[in-house]
Amino acid sequence: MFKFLKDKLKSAISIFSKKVEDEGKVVEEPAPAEEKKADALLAPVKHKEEKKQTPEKKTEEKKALSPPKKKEEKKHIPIDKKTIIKEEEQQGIEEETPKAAAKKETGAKAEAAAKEGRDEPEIAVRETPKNAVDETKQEQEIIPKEEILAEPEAIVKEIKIPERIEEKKEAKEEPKQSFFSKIFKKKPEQSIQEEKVQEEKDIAPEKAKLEDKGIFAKIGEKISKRTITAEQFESLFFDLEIAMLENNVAVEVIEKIKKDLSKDLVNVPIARNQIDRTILHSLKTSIEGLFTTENINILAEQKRPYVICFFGINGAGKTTSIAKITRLLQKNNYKVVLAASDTFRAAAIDQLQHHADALKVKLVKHDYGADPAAVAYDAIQYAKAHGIDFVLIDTAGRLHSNANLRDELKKIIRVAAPDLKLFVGESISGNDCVEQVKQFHESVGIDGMILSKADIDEKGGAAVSVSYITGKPILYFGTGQGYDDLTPFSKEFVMKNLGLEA
Ligand SMILES: Nc1nc2c(ncn2[C@@H]2O[C@H](COP(=O)(O)OP(=O)(O)O)[C@@H](O)[C@H]2O)c(=O)[nH]1
Ligand SMILES: [Mg+2]
Repeated sequence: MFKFLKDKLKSAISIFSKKVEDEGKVVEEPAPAEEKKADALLAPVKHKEEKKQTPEKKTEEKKALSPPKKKEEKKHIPIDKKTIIKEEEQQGIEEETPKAAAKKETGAKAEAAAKEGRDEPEIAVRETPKNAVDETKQEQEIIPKEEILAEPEAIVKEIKIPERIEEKKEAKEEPKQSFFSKIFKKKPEQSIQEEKVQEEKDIAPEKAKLEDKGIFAKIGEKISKRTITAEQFESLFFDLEIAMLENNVAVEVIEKIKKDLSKDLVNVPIARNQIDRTILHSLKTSIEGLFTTENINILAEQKRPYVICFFGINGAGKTTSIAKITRLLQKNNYKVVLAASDTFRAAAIDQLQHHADALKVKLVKHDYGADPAAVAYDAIQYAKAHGIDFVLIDTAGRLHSNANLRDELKKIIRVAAPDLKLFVGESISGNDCVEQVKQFHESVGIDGMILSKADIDEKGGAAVSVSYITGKPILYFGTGQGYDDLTPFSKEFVMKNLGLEA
């Protein structure tokens, strides 16, 4: 099912990714606005970061994937404690809260202790939560003293970064709260929660990268990123566009997907090793967005009798779908009556009679050529008289006399006042199906759709398009010729068949 579109999308995405990598502009400088805002603050951090990374000869990809290093934290911590005093001296304490006062006092004691030759301000530790104390002690043992004394100025600024970013945007991930911020700025529960968040991001680094990143990770990625211009996007989208056109995706839908992708990709720096994932993620989100209409569950409807009218051109699968829905309703213990309102062809009445017999349901029928609205009316009266739950009305779908058909259908609707007007279209007819559904929607105002023959549709364009075009939900896919070959619509079903499952 939908195999051609699935394969074409896959190869088009890979071509697209390759082109972005080859033709995209290499981003050397921090390009995104939020990074720029923090530039002044970031400068010393950047410097320090580079210094640390170089001897370790880390690859850019590794840097991009790694969450901020524990090692960095370790280096920061002891200095934080000393320099926090300087920080407060230089910046002034914004609020003279009891907590801040305690901090100041702690800092003073720490400085005194340092002068006396003691390594660390243990007093500061004593005032912190228990778990923090353990961590401090552990880390104190690891840090060589030379490192503690290195670059005090830069580190003072480093301490500030997480706080500033946090103030600016809550949702922004903090670059691993420094140990000091854990102690002084946050409650332990908060810290734990944030660590959990980071853990999750570690587990799914690509997701984290797409959504948000720590400052250190961003810096690490910079030189390996690519951006494409709007003009480049136009030509890069070409293969994807052709893949969709060839598989009957409606033009309006392609335009929507193009717009979504361009929003996600144009002038947005993308890490080299994330290009295909980013494009895929964007395409998935865009296609999922084609199915936003609220679904209709006929099994949950309460009105009695509940009247459903089926529309669609000849051969689309109306009569077969009626038989399948009958089976579904019966399985749910509902009683059904059928109305043979396709009186245009004698064979159509016989075909429905055949299904009615096989499924053991009543068929209300008149002679060939009779008034279809009258047949529908009689079926509803029968249902009312016999306590039948559902009335399913079959209709004609000849295309050669559109005006007459339209009048005929309108009359059925007037007389039968159906609770649900379902359009049945062949999935395999692609763009024709989209055109038909538009026409029927204009004539009778449909409420939802059944897409028949999805089992033999390798393209999938209609399935992707009809809901977006009409703003109405697909209720079921016909997936074979048997009575049970009816698959309830789900976004997941479509996405899976397009190879775009989560
Ligand atoms: N493979 C397949 N064939 C179907 C499906 N639904 C209907 N058909 C076939 O399509 C043909 C036309 O169906 P029919 O119900 O008579 O269409 P109608 O003219 O709209 O009533 C029949 O041969 C059906 O067996 C489906 O979901 N899958
Ligand atoms: Mg029929």
